Amino acid sequence: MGTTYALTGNPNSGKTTIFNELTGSAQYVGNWSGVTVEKKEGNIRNTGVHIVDLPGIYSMSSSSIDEIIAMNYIVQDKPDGILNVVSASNLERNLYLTLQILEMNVPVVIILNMMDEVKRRNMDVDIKKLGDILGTKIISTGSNDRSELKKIKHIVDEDNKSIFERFSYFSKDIIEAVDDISKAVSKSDLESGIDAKWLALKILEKDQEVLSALKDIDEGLLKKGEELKEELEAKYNEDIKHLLAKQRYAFLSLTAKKVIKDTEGNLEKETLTEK
Ligand code: GDP
Ligand code: MG
Ligand code: K
Repeated sequence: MGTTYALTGNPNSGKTTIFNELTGSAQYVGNWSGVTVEKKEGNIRNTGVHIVDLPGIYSMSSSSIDEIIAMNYIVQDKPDGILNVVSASNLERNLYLTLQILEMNVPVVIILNMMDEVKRRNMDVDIKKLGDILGTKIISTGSNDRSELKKIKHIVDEDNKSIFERFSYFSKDIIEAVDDISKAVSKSDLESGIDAKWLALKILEKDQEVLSALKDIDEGLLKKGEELKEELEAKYNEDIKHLLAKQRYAFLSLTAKKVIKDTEGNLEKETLTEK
């Protein structure tokens, strides 16, 4: 089997543009099985590397058919890596999806697109620093310059020493709950190749779509997840999904403050959001 990468990103991040750039005319269109959502596939020019274009989404939360398609593809078809198109001109918002992909523990390369827009606003992104914080390779591109895309072929496989620690931006009690549940994940679930900690997070969130796609999850495990969920929700007086989202956004806001610069390389007061 050859190498397959999945292309993900928010709607309007430039996913179609990047897909066309990478594949040229070597692409074909079908549908995701069972639904009328378009599925595009192709090969990266002059390589045997296959790319599957996932639907444009804002998060991995089972709240739409597009999100479910993307999540199921990553979990079940297990691509060799994810090419995550991020609009630099709306950085904080776009990185929310990136963070959730990193939580799935799959190899990721960020294609930081729309850098021309950032420069047009007299701003810049410290790409080295962002890559260090997230522990990912970053390819920087914009409509004025697509040359870095040529590096993509091998980049997913390169070694990646990183200080990024999954879930480290969640509060201690949530990290402990995820650890607790993941330790109880059964051997048969692990044999399917699913990441134990990610599954634990989904159990804690009680993500029905994910849980029903994975039949035979141990009843005791679900019950444990439910108990921990109720405990946390009572403690914070907040729905667990909102709680997780708030903690992710706090981390991303801090991250944005560290990487968004002006043209002189000084830290910006403004963040990069769609105007
Ligand atoms: P998708 O929704 O993620 O598939 O995004 P598209 O590829 O359709 O792009 C959305 C819009 O942004 C289109 O008008 C593109 O021409 C434009 N676009 C894509 N990439 C860039 C870029 O790097 N810079 C700028 N300024 N515009 C871009
Ligand atoms: Mg598109
Ligand atoms: K635009």
